[in-house]
Amino acid sequence: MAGVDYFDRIPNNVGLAANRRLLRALEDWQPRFLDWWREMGPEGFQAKDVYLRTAVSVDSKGWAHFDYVKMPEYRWGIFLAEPEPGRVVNFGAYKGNPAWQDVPGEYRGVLRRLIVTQGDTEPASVEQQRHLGRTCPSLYDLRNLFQVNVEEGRHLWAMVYLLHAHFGRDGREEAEALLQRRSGDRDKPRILGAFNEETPDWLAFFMFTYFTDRDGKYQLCSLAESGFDPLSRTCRFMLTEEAHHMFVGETGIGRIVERTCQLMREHRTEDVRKFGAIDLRTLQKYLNFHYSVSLDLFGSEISTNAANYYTSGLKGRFEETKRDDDHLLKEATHAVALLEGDRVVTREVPALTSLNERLRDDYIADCQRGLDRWNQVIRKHGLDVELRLPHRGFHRAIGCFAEARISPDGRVLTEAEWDAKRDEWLPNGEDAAFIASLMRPETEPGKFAGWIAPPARGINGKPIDFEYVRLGPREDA
Ligand code: BYC
Ligand code: FE
Ligand code: FE
Repeated sequence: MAGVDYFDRIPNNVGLAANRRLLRALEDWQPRFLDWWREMGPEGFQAKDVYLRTAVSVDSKGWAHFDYVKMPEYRWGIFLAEPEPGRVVNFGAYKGNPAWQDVPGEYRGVLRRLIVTQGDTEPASVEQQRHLGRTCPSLYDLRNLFQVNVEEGRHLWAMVYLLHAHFGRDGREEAEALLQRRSGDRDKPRILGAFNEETPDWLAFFMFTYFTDRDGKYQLCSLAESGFDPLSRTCRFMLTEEAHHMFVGETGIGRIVERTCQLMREHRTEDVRKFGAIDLRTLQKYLNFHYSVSLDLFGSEISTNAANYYTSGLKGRFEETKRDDDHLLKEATHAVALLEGDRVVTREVPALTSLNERLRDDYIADCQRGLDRWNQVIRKHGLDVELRLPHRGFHRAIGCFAEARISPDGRVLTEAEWDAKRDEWLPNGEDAAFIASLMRPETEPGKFAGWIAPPARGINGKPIDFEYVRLGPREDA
Protein backbone atom coordinates (compact mmCIF):
# COMPACT_ATOMS: atom_id res chain seq x y z
CA MET A 1 0.00 0.00 0.00
CA ALA A 2 1.44 3.33 -1.03
CA GLY A 3 1.39 6.20 1.45
CA VAL A 4 -0.48 9.40 0.73
CA ASP A 5 1.31 11.71 -1.68
CA TYR A 6 -0.67 14.75 -0.65
CA PHE A 7 1.88 17.30 -1.76
CA ASP A 8 2.16 15.99 -5.28
CA ARG A 9 0.30 17.87 -7.97
CA ILE A 10 -2.33 15.15 -7.75
CA PRO A 11 -2.76 14.00 -4.13
CA ASN A 12 -3.25 10.23 -4.13
CA ASN A 13 -2.85 6.99 -2.28
CA VAL A 14 -2.38 4.88 -5.39
CA GLY A 15 1.38 5.35 -5.73
CA LEU A 16 1.13 7.60 -8.79
CA ALA A 17 4.74 8.79 -8.39
CA ALA A 18 5.92 5.30 -9.22
CA ASN A 19 3.89 5.05 -12.43
CA ARG A 20 5.31 7.76 -14.68
CA ARG A 21 3.08 7.04 -17.68
CA LEU A 22 -0.11 7.17 -15.71
CA LEU A 23 1.07 10.23 -13.81
CA ARG A 24 1.84 12.03 -17.07
CA ALA A 25 -1.53 11.09 -18.58
CA LEU A 26 -3.36 12.44 -15.54
CA GLU A 27 -1.20 15.56 -15.36
CA ASP A 28 -2.18 16.10 -18.96
CA TRP A 29 -5.86 15.80 -18.14
CA GLN A 30 -5.63 18.04 -15.04
CA PRO A 31 -5.42 21.44 -16.81
CA ARG A 32 -8.34 20.49 -19.02
CA PHE A 33 -10.34 19.57 -15.92
CA LEU A 34 -9.48 23.00 -14.50
CA ASP A 35 -10.57 24.67 -17.74
CA TRP A 36 -13.85 22.80 -17.48
CA TRP A 37 -14.18 23.82 -13.80
CA ARG A 38 -13.65 27.48 -14.64
CA GLU A 39 -16.08 27.36 -17.55
CA MET A 40 -18.79 25.12 -16.09
CA GLY A 41 -18.16 25.08 -12.32
CA PRO A 42 -19.75 27.47 -9.81
CA GLU A 43 -20.37 30.84 -11.40
CA GLY A 44 -18.66 33.62 -9.43
CA PHE A 45 -16.93 32.96 -6.09
CA GLN A 46 -13.91 31.29 -7.69
CA ALA A 47 -11.54 33.75 -6.02
CA LYS A 48 -13.25 33.58 -2.62
CA ASP A 49 -12.04 31.67 0.41
CA VAL A 50 -14.44 28.85 1.22
CA TYR A 51 -14.30 26.81 4.42
CA LEU A 52 -14.00 23.37 2.82
CA ARG A 53 -13.32 19.83 3.84
CA THR A 54 -10.56 18.22 1.82
CA ALA A 55 -9.67 14.55 1.79
CA VAL A 56 -6.01 14.22 2.72
CA SER A 57 -6.04 10.48 3.37
CA VAL A 58 -8.50 7.64 3.61
CA ASP A 59 -8.21 6.76 7.29
CA SER A 60 -10.96 7.89 9.61
CA LYS A 61 -9.06 10.97 10.80
CA GLY A 62 -7.36 12.17 7.67
CA TRP A 63 -10.15 12.38 5.18
CA ALA A 64 -11.86 15.31 6.84
CA HIS A 65 -9.41 18.19 6.91
CA PHE A 66 -11.09 21.64 7.14
CA ASP A 67 -9.61 24.93 5.97
CA TYR A 68 -10.25 27.99 3.82
CA VAL A 69 -9.56 27.16 0.17
CA LYS A 70 -10.21 28.93 -3.12
CA MET A 71 -12.19 26.44 -5.17
CA PRO A 72 -9.84 26.22 -8.17
CA GLU A 73 -7.07 25.42 -5.66
CA TYR A 74 -9.03 22.57 -4.07
CA ARG A 75 -6.77 19.50 -3.97
CA TRP A 76 -8.77 17.07 -6.10
CA GLY A 77 -7.11 13.78 -5.41
CA ILE A 78 -7.34 10.08 -6.09
CA PHE A 79 -8.20 8.04 -3.05
CA LEU A 80 -9.12 4.38 -2.88
CA ALA A 81 -10.34 2.65 0.27
CA GLU A 82 -7.73 0.32 1.78
CA PRO A 83 -7.54 -3.06 0.03
CA GLU A 84 -9.12 -6.03 1.80
CA PRO A 85 -6.53 -8.81 1.85
CA GLY A 86 -7.75 -11.95 0.09
CA ARG A 87 -10.88 -10.28 -1.31
CA VAL A 88 -12.82 -12.49 -3.74
CA VAL A 89 -15.63 -12.02 -6.23
CA ASN A 90 -18.70 -12.41 -4.05
CA PHE A 91 -21.47 -13.14 -6.58
CA GLY A 92 -22.20 -14.35 -10.08
CA ALA A 93 -20.40 -16.86 -12.28
CA TYR A 94 -16.93 -16.10 -10.83
CA LYS A 95 -18.01 -16.25 -7.20
CA GLY A 96 -15.09 -17.35 -5.03
CA ASN A 97 -12.39 -16.38 -7.55
CA PRO A 98 -9.84 -13.79 -6.39
CA ALA A 99 -11.12 -10.25 -7.06
CA TRP A 100 -9.68 -8.81 -10.28
CA GLN A 101 -6.92 -6.23 -10.03
CA ASP A 102 -7.03 -5.75 -13.80
CA VAL A 103 -9.96 -5.50 -16.17
CA PRO A 104 -11.11 -8.95 -17.30
CA GLY A 105 -10.65 -8.83 -21.09
CA GLU A 106 -14.10 -10.09 -22.07
CA TYR A 107 -15.85 -7.45 -19.94
CA ARG A 108 -13.77 -4.49 -20.96
CA GLY A 109 -16.52 -2.77 -22.95
CA VAL A 110 -19.29 -3.25 -20.39
CA LEU A 111 -17.13 -2.19 -17.49
CA ARG A 112 -15.94 0.89 -19.31
CA ARG A 113 -19.53 1.81 -20.02
CA LEU A 114 -20.54 1.46 -16.37
CA ILE A 115 -17.62 3.60 -15.26
CA VAL A 116 -18.32 6.24 -17.92
CA THR A 117 -22.01 6.37 -16.96
CA GLN A 118 -21.10 6.82 -13.31
CA GLY A 119 -18.40 9.38 -14.15
CA ASP A 120 -20.70 11.39 -16.40
CA THR A 121 -23.15 12.18 -13.60
CA GLU A 122 -20.50 13.87 -11.47
CA PRO A 123 -19.59 16.88 -13.66
CA ALA A 124 -23.21 16.98 -14.84
CA SER A 125 -24.43 17.82 -11.34
CA VAL A 126 -21.81 20.58 -11.00
CA GLU A 127 -23.05 22.06 -14.28
CA GLN A 128 -26.67 21.86 -13.12
CA GLN A 129 -25.86 23.70 -9.90
CA ARG A 130 -23.53 26.34 -11.26
CA HIS A 131 -25.83 29.35 -10.94
CA LEU A 132 -27.06 28.69 -7.41
CA GLY A 133 -24.34 30.61 -5.59
CA ARG A 134 -25.90 33.91 -6.64
CA THR A 135 -29.10 33.20 -4.70
CA CYS A 136 -27.81 31.42 -1.59
CA PRO A 137 -30.11 31.53 1.45
CA SER A 138 -27.06 31.88 3.76
CA LEU A 139 -23.27 31.61 3.87
CA TYR A 140 -23.69 28.25 5.59
CA ASP A 141 -25.71 26.93 2.65
CA LEU A 142 -23.37 28.53 0.13
CA ARG A 143 -20.48 26.68 1.67
CA ASN A 144 -22.38 23.40 1.59
CA LEU A 145 -23.19 23.90 -2.10
CA PHE A 146 -19.51 24.42 -2.88
CA GLN A 147 -18.51 21.42 -0.75
CA VAL A 148 -20.87 19.25 -2.76
CA ASN A 149 -19.55 20.74 -6.01
CA VAL A 150 -15.85 20.16 -5.31
CA GLU A 151 -16.58 16.62 -4.15
CA GLU A 152 -18.55 15.82 -7.31
CA GLY A 153 -15.46 17.11 -9.11
CA ARG A 154 -13.40 14.64 -7.11
CA HIS A 155 -15.80 11.85 -8.02
CA LEU A 156 -15.10 12.66 -11.64
CA TRP A 157 -11.39 12.31 -10.85
CA ALA A 158 -12.11 8.94 -9.24
CA MET A 159 -13.67 7.57 -12.45
CA VAL A 160 -11.11 9.24 -14.71
CA TYR A 161 -8.35 7.57 -12.72
CA LEU A 162 -9.91 4.16 -13.46
CA LEU A 163 -10.27 5.01 -17.14
CA HIS A 164 -6.66 6.15 -17.44
CA ALA A 165 -5.19 3.39 -15.30
CA HIS A 166 -7.08 0.44 -16.76
CA PHE A 167 -8.55 1.20 -20.18
CA GLY A 168 -5.63 2.44 -22.26
CA ARG A 169 -6.39 4.66 -25.18
CA ASP A 170 -10.17 4.10 -25.05
CA GLY A 171 -10.08 5.18 -21.44
CA ARG A 172 -8.20 8.38 -22.26
CA GLU A 173 -10.73 9.22 -24.96
CA GLU A 174 -13.62 8.62 -22.59
CA ALA A 175 -11.94 10.82 -19.96
CA GLU A 176 -11.77 13.57 -22.56
CA ALA A 177 -15.41 13.10 -23.56
CA LEU A 178 -16.46 13.46 -19.90
CA LEU A 179 -15.26 17.07 -20.11
CA GLN A 180 -16.99 17.67 -23.44
CA ARG A 181 -20.60 16.65 -22.76
CA ARG A 182 -22.78 19.30 -21.13
CA SER A 183 -25.87 19.00 -18.96
CA GLY A 184 -28.98 19.89 -20.97
CA ASP A 185 -27.07 20.42 -24.23
CA ARG A 186 -29.08 19.50 -27.31
CA ASP A 187 -26.12 18.10 -29.26
CA LYS A 188 -23.93 16.61 -26.54
CA PRO A 189 -26.10 16.01 -23.47
CA ARG A 190 -25.10 14.12 -20.35
CA ILE A 191 -25.90 10.39 -20.49
CA LEU A 192 -28.73 9.93 -17.98
CA GLY A 193 -32.06 11.78 -17.98
CA ALA A 194 -32.03 13.41 -14.53
CA PHE A 195 -28.67 15.00 -15.25
CA ASN A 196 -30.05 17.04 -18.13
CA GLU A 197 -32.79 18.64 -16.01
CA GLU A 198 -32.28 22.11 -14.61
CA THR A 199 -31.55 22.85 -10.96
CA PRO A 200 -32.73 26.44 -11.12
CA ASP A 201 -33.39 27.16 -7.44
CA TRP A 202 -32.45 26.03 -3.95
CA LEU A 203 -35.61 24.01 -3.42
CA ALA A 204 -34.61 21.98 -6.49
CA PHE A 205 -31.05 21.75 -5.15
CA PHE A 206 -32.14 20.31 -1.80
CA MET A 207 -34.52 17.89 -3.55
CA PHE A 208 -31.72 16.89 -5.92
CA THR A 209 -29.25 16.22 -3.13
CA TYR A 210 -31.89 14.27 -1.22
CA PHE A 211 -33.24 12.16 -4.09
CA THR A 212 -30.68 12.15 -6.88
CA ASP A 213 -27.52 11.97 -4.78
CA ARG A 214 -29.25 9.07 -3.03
CA ASP A 215 -29.40 7.24 -6.35
CA GLY A 216 -25.65 7.89 -6.33
CA LYS A 217 -25.43 6.16 -2.97
CA TYR A 218 -27.27 3.07 -4.20
CA GLN A 219 -25.39 2.83 -7.49
CA LEU A 220 -22.05 3.32 -5.70
CA CYS A 221 -22.98 0.67 -3.13
CA SER A 222 -23.70 -1.81 -5.96
CA LEU A 223 -20.46 -0.93 -7.71
CA ALA A 224 -18.59 -1.17 -4.39
CA GLU A 225 -19.52 -4.89 -4.49
CA SER A 226 -17.79 -5.25 -7.87
CA GLY A 227 -15.34 -8.06 -8.48
CA PHE A 228 -13.15 -5.46 -10.22
CA ASP A 229 -11.33 -4.42 -7.09
CA PRO A 230 -10.11 -0.92 -8.07
CA LEU A 231 -13.73 0.05 -8.84
CA SER A 232 -14.91 -1.39 -5.55
CA ARG A 233 -12.26 0.47 -3.55
CA THR A 234 -12.88 3.76 -5.38
CA CYS A 235 -16.62 3.57 -4.74
CA ARG A 236 -16.18 2.70 -1.11
CA PHE A 237 -14.26 5.91 -0.55
CA MET A 238 -16.70 7.99 -2.63
CA LEU A 239 -19.51 6.82 -0.36
CA THR A 240 -17.95 8.59 2.62
CA GLU A 241 -18.37 11.88 0.73
CA GLU A 242 -21.82 10.99 -0.58
CA ALA A 243 -23.17 10.93 2.97
CA HIS A 244 -22.63 14.68 3.26
CA HIS A 245 -24.52 15.39 0.02
CA MET A 246 -27.57 13.55 1.30
CA PHE A 247 -27.22 15.31 4.66
CA VAL A 248 -27.41 18.64 2.81
CA GLY A 249 -30.61 17.50 1.10
CA GLU A 250 -32.31 16.01 4.11
CA THR A 251 -31.56 18.87 6.48
CA GLY A 252 -32.25 21.45 3.75
CA ILE A 253 -35.79 20.15 3.17
CA GLY A 254 -36.21 19.62 6.91
CA ARG A 255 -35.36 23.28 7.58
CA ILE A 256 -37.79 24.44 4.90
CA VAL A 257 -40.54 22.28 6.42
CA GLU A 258 -39.71 23.71 9.85
CA ARG A 259 -39.98 27.30 8.63
CA THR A 260 -43.20 26.61 6.74
CA CYS A 261 -44.81 24.98 9.78
CA GLN A 262 -43.82 27.86 12.06
CA LEU A 263 -45.64 30.26 9.73
CA MET A 264 -48.62 27.93 9.25
CA ARG A 265 -49.10 27.80 12.97
CA GLU A 266 -48.49 31.47 13.58
CA HIS A 267 -50.95 32.61 10.88
CA ARG A 268 -53.33 29.63 11.03
CA THR A 269 -53.22 29.07 7.29
CA GLU A 270 -51.76 26.67 4.76
CA ASP A 271 -51.12 29.48 2.37
CA VAL A 272 -47.77 30.71 3.63
CA ARG A 273 -46.70 32.07 0.27
CA LYS A 274 -47.83 35.52 1.23
CA PHE A 275 -45.41 35.37 4.14
CA GLY A 276 -42.52 34.56 1.85
CA ALA A 277 -42.36 30.84 2.60
CA ILE A 278 -42.88 27.65 0.61
CA ASP A 279 -46.29 26.05 1.11
CA LEU A 280 -46.36 22.28 1.70
CA ARG A 281 -48.33 21.72 -1.54
CA THR A 282 -45.52 23.21 -3.58
CA LEU A 283 -42.99 21.23 -1.58
CA GLN A 284 -44.95 18.04 -2.38
CA LYS A 285 -44.93 18.89 -6.11
CA TYR A 286 -41.17 19.40 -6.17
CA LEU A 287 -40.78 16.17 -4.22
CA ASN A 288 -42.95 14.34 -6.80
CA PHE A 289 -40.79 15.66 -9.61
CA HIS A 290 -37.35 14.92 -8.19
CA TYR A 291 -38.33 11.54 -6.81
CA SER A 292 -39.80 10.32 -10.10
CA VAL A 293 -36.89 11.59 -12.17
CA SER A 294 -34.50 9.86 -9.76
CA LEU A 295 -36.46 6.57 -9.92
CA ASP A 296 -35.74 6.57 -13.66
CA LEU A 297 -32.02 6.41 -12.90
CA PHE A 298 -32.34 2.77 -11.86
CA GLY A 299 -33.20 1.66 -15.43
CA SER A 300 -35.96 -0.69 -16.57
CA GLU A 301 -37.77 -3.08 -14.22
CA ILE A 302 -36.73 -5.98 -16.43
CA SER A 303 -33.20 -5.62 -17.72
CA THR A 304 -30.85 -8.14 -19.27
CA ASN A 305 -28.07 -5.57 -18.89
CA ALA A 306 -28.53 -5.73 -15.13
CA ALA A 307 -28.56 -9.55 -15.19
CA ASN A 308 -25.33 -9.58 -17.21
CA TYR A 309 -23.59 -7.06 -14.92
CA TYR A 310 -24.45 -9.34 -12.02
CA THR A 311 -23.57 -12.68 -13.55
CA SER A 312 -20.23 -11.33 -14.75
CA GLY A 313 -19.43 -10.11 -11.22
CA LEU A 314 -19.26 -6.43 -12.19
CA LYS A 315 -22.18 -4.88 -10.28
CA GLY A 316 -23.78 -6.47 -7.22
CA ARG A 317 -26.85 -5.81 -5.12
CA PHE A 318 -27.05 -3.29 -2.29
CA GLU A 319 -25.23 -4.95 0.64
CA GLU A 320 -24.56 -8.06 -1.44
CA THR A 321 -22.32 -9.73 1.10
CA LYS A 322 -24.80 -9.22 3.93
CA ARG A 323 -27.49 -11.20 2.11
CA ASP A 324 -27.99 -14.80 3.01
CA ASP A 325 -28.60 -16.57 -0.31
CA ASP A 326 -26.59 -18.28 -3.07
CA HIS A 327 -25.43 -15.00 -4.71
CA LEU A 328 -26.11 -16.58 -8.10
CA LEU A 329 -29.87 -15.96 -8.25
CA LYS A 330 -30.45 -18.47 -11.03
CA GLU A 331 -33.57 -19.92 -9.41
CA ALA A 332 -34.71 -16.97 -7.32
CA THR A 333 -37.62 -14.67 -8.12
CA HIS A 334 -38.61 -11.17 -7.07
CA ALA A 335 -41.98 -9.42 -6.87
CA VAL A 336 -42.13 -6.57 -9.36
CA ALA A 337 -44.88 -4.01 -10.04
CA LEU A 338 -45.60 -3.98 -13.77
CA LEU A 339 -48.10 -2.45 -16.13
CA GLU A 340 -50.59 -4.86 -17.68
CA GLY A 341 -53.05 -3.14 -19.97
CA ASP A 342 -54.63 -0.46 -17.83
CA ARG A 343 -53.70 -2.03 -14.52
CA VAL A 344 -50.68 -2.06 -12.25
CA VAL A 345 -50.04 -5.67 -11.16
CA THR A 346 -47.40 -7.40 -9.07
CA ARG A 347 -45.68 -10.41 -10.67
CA GLU A 348 -43.00 -12.81 -9.48
CA VAL A 349 -40.26 -12.56 -12.09
CA PRO A 350 -36.71 -13.97 -12.28
CA ALA A 351 -34.49 -12.23 -9.72
CA LEU A 352 -31.61 -11.84 -12.16
CA THR A 353 -33.40 -9.72 -14.72
CA SER A 354 -35.18 -7.68 -12.04
CA LEU A 355 -32.07 -6.47 -10.22
CA ASN A 356 -32.69 -2.85 -11.20
CA GLU A 357 -36.09 -3.05 -9.54
CA ARG A 358 -34.64 -4.65 -6.46
CA LEU A 359 -32.17 -1.80 -6.07
CA ARG A 360 -35.04 0.64 -6.65
CA ASP A 361 -36.95 -1.08 -3.80
CA ASP A 362 -34.00 -0.52 -1.45
CA TYR A 363 -33.79 3.09 -2.58
CA ILE A 364 -37.51 3.72 -2.07
CA ALA A 365 -37.39 2.38 1.49
CA ASP A 366 -34.46 4.70 2.20
CA CYS A 367 -36.25 7.72 0.68
CA GLN A 368 -39.25 7.06 2.92
CA ARG A 369 -37.11 7.39 6.05
CA GLY A 370 -36.44 11.06 5.31
CA LEU A 371 -40.12 11.73 4.67
CA ASP A 372 -40.92 10.15 8.02
CA ARG A 373 -38.56 12.60 9.71
CA TRP A 374 -40.03 15.61 7.84
CA ASN A 375 -43.52 14.44 8.75
CA GLN A 376 -42.44 14.30 12.38
CA VAL A 377 -41.55 18.00 12.15
CA ILE A 378 -45.02 18.71 10.77
CA ARG A 379 -46.68 16.69 13.53
CA LYS A 380 -44.55 18.36 16.19
CA HIS A 381 -46.23 21.61 15.13
CA GLY A 382 -49.60 19.96 15.63
CA LEU A 383 -50.45 20.08 11.93
CA ASP A 384 -52.43 17.40 10.16
CA VAL A 385 -50.63 17.21 6.81
CA GLU A 386 -48.27 14.58 5.44
CA LEU A 387 -45.66 14.49 2.70
CA ARG A 388 -45.90 11.30 0.64
CA LEU A 389 -43.84 9.48 -1.92
CA PRO A 390 -45.94 9.09 -5.07
CA HIS A 391 -46.44 5.64 -6.60
CA ARG A 392 -43.32 4.31 -8.32
CA GLY A 393 -45.08 4.47 -11.69
CA PHE A 394 -45.87 8.17 -11.39
CA HIS A 395 -44.27 10.46 -14.02
CA ARG A 396 -41.77 7.94 -15.28
CA ALA A 397 -39.78 8.16 -18.50
CA ILE A 398 -37.85 4.86 -18.24
CA GLY A 399 -39.29 1.37 -17.79
CA CYS A 400 -42.79 -0.03 -18.31
CA PHE A 401 -44.59 2.90 -16.67
CA ALA A 402 -43.17 5.29 -19.23
CA GLU A 403 -45.91 4.08 -21.58
CA ALA A 404 -48.71 5.11 -19.24
CA ARG A 405 -49.92 7.98 -17.11
CA ILE A 406 -50.03 6.93 -13.45
CA SER A 407 -51.52 9.01 -10.63
CA PRO A 408 -49.57 9.53 -7.38
CA ASP A 409 -51.79 6.88 -5.77
CA GLY A 410 -51.05 4.35 -8.50
CA ARG A 411 -54.07 4.43 -10.83
CA VAL A 412 -53.64 4.24 -14.60
CA LEU A 413 -55.12 7.41 -16.09
CA THR A 414 -56.32 8.51 -19.48
CA GLU A 415 -54.42 11.30 -21.15
CA ALA A 416 -57.29 13.68 -20.41
CA GLU A 417 -57.38 12.74 -16.70
CA TRP A 418 -53.65 13.30 -16.50
CA ASP A 419 -53.84 16.67 -18.23
CA ALA A 420 -56.58 17.81 -15.86
CA LYS A 421 -54.48 16.97 -12.80
CA ARG A 422 -50.90 17.48 -13.88
CA ASP A 423 -50.56 20.93 -12.34
CA GLU A 424 -51.75 19.64 -8.98
CA TRP A 425 -49.02 17.02 -8.96
CA LEU A 426 -46.01 18.61 -10.60
CA PRO A 427 -44.52 22.11 -10.42
CA ASN A 428 -45.93 24.39 -13.13
CA GLY A 429 -44.62 27.68 -14.48
CA GLU A 430 -46.37 29.63 -11.75
CA ASP A 431 -44.82 27.53 -8.98
CA ALA A 432 -41.39 27.92 -10.53
CA ALA A 433 -41.90 31.68 -10.79
CA PHE A 434 -42.96 31.86 -7.14
CA ILE A 435 -39.93 29.88 -5.97
CA ALA A 436 -37.71 32.02 -8.19
CA SER A 437 -39.16 35.13 -6.53
CA LEU A 438 -37.93 33.84 -3.14
CA MET A 439 -34.39 33.34 -4.36
CA ARG A 440 -32.71 36.45 -2.97
CA PRO A 441 -29.16 36.09 -1.67
CA GLU A 442 -28.59 36.35 2.07
CA THR A 443 -24.87 36.68 2.69
CA GLU A 444 -24.57 38.19 6.15
CA PRO A 445 -22.98 35.63 8.51
CA GLY A 446 -25.60 33.99 10.72
CA LYS A 447 -28.58 35.29 8.69
CA PHE A 448 -30.97 33.08 6.73
CA ALA A 449 -33.51 33.70 3.98
CA GLY A 450 -37.07 33.89 5.30
CA TRP A 451 -38.18 30.60 3.71
CA ILE A 452 -35.70 28.35 5.54
CA ALA A 453 -34.90 27.81 9.23
CA PRO A 454 -31.30 27.92 10.45
CA PRO A 455 -29.56 24.55 10.85
CA ALA A 456 -29.28 22.90 14.24
CA ARG A 457 -25.51 23.35 14.24
CA GLY A 458 -22.64 24.67 12.14
CA ILE A 459 -19.97 22.82 10.19
CA ASN A 460 -17.09 21.11 12.00
CA GLY A 461 -18.07 22.53 15.38
CA LYS A 462 -18.05 26.13 14.11
CA PRO A 463 -20.90 28.43 15.13
CA ILE A 464 -23.80 29.03 12.75
CA ASP A 465 -22.72 32.65 12.22
CA PHE A 466 -19.19 31.61 11.22
CA GLU A 467 -17.95 33.22 8.00
CA TYR A 468 -18.16 30.02 5.92
CA VAL A 469 -17.40 31.92 2.73
CA ARG A 470 -15.31 35.10 2.85
CA LEU A 471 -16.98 37.32 0.32
CA GLY A 472 -14.67 40.28 0.93
CA PRO A 473 -15.47 43.82 -0.10
CA ARG A 474 -17.27 43.05 -3.36
CA GLU A 475 -18.32 40.36 -5.79
CA ASP A 476 -15.81 39.39 -8.43
CA ALA A 477 -16.00 37.19 -11.48
N1 BYC B 1 -31.65 7.97 -18.74
O1 BYC B 1 -31.35 -2.16 -19.39
P1 BYC B 1 -31.77 -0.83 -18.90
C1 BYC B 1 -24.66 9.81 -9.06
C2 BYC B 1 -30.80 3.36 -20.91
S1 BYC B 1 -26.05 9.01 -9.69
C3 BYC B 1 -31.23 7.67 -19.98
O2 BYC B 1 -32.93 -0.76 -18.04
P2 BYC B 1 -29.41 -0.68 -17.38
C4 BYC B 1 -24.77 11.23 -8.74
C5 BYC B 1 -29.71 2.36 -20.64
O3 BYC B 1 -28.42 2.99 -20.61
C6 BYC B 1 -25.52 7.33 -10.02
N2 BYC B 1 -31.03 6.41 -20.42
O4 BYC B 1 -30.56 -0.09 -18.22
C7 BYC B 1 -25.93 11.75 -8.21
C8 BYC B 1 -29.88 1.39 -21.78
O5 BYC B 1 -29.29 1.93 -22.95
P3 BYC B 1 -28.96 1.00 -24.24
C9 BYC B 1 -24.99 7.14 -11.42
C10 BYC B 1 -31.28 5.40 -19.57
O6 BYC B 1 -28.23 -0.65 -18.25
C11 BYC B 1 -26.01 13.11 -7.95
C12 BYC B 1 -31.37 1.37 -22.00
O7 BYC B 1 -31.87 2.59 -21.42
N3 BYC B 1 -24.41 5.84 -11.55
O8 BYC B 1 -23.66 9.19 -8.89
O9 BYC B 1 -29.77 -1.89 -16.64
C13 BYC B 1 -24.95 13.94 -8.21
C14 BYC B 1 -32.00 0.13 -21.41
O10 BYC B 1 -31.99 0.25 -20.01
C15 BYC B 1 -31.71 5.63 -18.27
C16 BYC B 1 -24.91 4.85 -12.34
O11 BYC B 1 -25.89 5.03 -13.03
C17 BYC B 1 -31.91 6.98 -17.85
N4 BYC B 1 -32.34 7.29 -16.60
O12 BYC B 1 -29.38 0.43 -16.21
C18 BYC B 1 -23.79 13.42 -8.75
C19 BYC B 1 -24.21 3.53 -12.28
N5 BYC B 1 -31.89 4.43 -17.65
O13 BYC B 1 -28.21 -0.20 -23.71
C20 BYC B 1 -23.70 12.08 -9.01
C21 BYC B 1 -23.80 3.01 -13.62
C22 BYC B 1 -31.59 3.49 -18.56
O14 BYC B 1 -30.30 0.64 -24.82
N6 BYC B 1 -24.91 2.81 -14.52
N7 BYC B 1 -31.20 4.06 -19.71
O15 BYC B 1 -28.15 1.93 -25.09
C23 BYC B 1 -25.70 1.70 -14.50
O16 BYC B 1 -25.56 0.83 -13.68
C24 BYC B 1 -26.73 1.56 -15.57
O17 BYC B 1 -26.26 2.22 -16.70
C25 BYC B 1 -28.12 2.13 -15.22
C26 BYC B 1 -29.08 1.73 -16.35
C27 BYC B 1 -28.59 1.60 -13.88
C28 BYC B 1 -28.12 3.65 -15.18
FE1 FE C 1 -20.82 11.93 -6.78
FE1 FE D 1 -23.10 13.27 -4.58
